Amino acid sequence: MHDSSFDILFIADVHLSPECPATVARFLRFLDSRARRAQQLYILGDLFDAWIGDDDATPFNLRVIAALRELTAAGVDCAVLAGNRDFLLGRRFFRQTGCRRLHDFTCIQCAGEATLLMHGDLLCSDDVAYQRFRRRVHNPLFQQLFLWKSLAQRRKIAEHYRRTSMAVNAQKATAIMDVNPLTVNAFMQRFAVTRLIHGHTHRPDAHLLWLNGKSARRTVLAQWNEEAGGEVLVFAPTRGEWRREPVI
Ligand code: LP5
Ligand code: MN
Repeated sequence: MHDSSFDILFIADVHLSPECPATVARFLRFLDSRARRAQQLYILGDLFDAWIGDDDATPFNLRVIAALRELTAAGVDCAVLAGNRDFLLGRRFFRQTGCRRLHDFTCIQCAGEATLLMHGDLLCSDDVAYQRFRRRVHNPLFQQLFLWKSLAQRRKIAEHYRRTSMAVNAQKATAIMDVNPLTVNAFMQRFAVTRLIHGHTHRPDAHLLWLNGKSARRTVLAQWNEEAGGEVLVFAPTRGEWRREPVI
């Protein structure tokens, strides 16, 4: 029988929010069952639909934090990379959960294969308006000014960003919101990796590419969906095997 205790799991774009109770319940079950039997869990961005600061101690956030803490206390190494919805995850969140912060981008070894982990938004370089927006909200001074506002004000601004984003996205050509192949190649070559795993685009797939005469892979993680469920990418190091599993 396969021993899952060495498995390495990858998820992204869970988009936890009180408005999606089935997704929340699914994620908490996942932490308590599938993830608990694994060695490592990598969360590659947008775990939360919106994170407005570690001081936003709603019962909802506290429940998720407690569940992550239980996972790490049970000995599972959980690494979290921030996405474009939860880039304000801060020191307190990591202290409370026991999770490790991953820089976007991070290179790891999967049974000796150099693998690059990203959220994926940096790869969408044709989306010039988004990249400008990203630079602005990643500015530490801009973030500090935001964090000095009251929680009620921050919640309002975040809702405004989300609404504007959805309206703007509906007008954008879908190709613009996908990765740029030259940017993908540049990132993979820079780190000399043969595998890239990311989320963000909500276009789950496994792309085969050629880099410097070598075959390479780009795996795109699925977003979790309230009705259809979630998905986890599993690497079983003992078998050198990659597979996707539904999270129901
Ligand atoms: O998130 P998603 O999937 O809808 O679309 C993303 C890009 N959008 C975003 C915005 C986020 O959804 C907003 C999340 C807010 C939560 C945290 C709040 C904390 C604020 C902290 C401030 C320090 O990332 C979207 C991409 C899409 O992915 C595909 O890649 O296209 O990009 C945009 O929508 C950006 C627009 O193109 C341009 C910017 C619009 C400006 C909106 C606000 C204007 C007010 C500015 C005031 C200073
Ligand atoms: Mn995203």
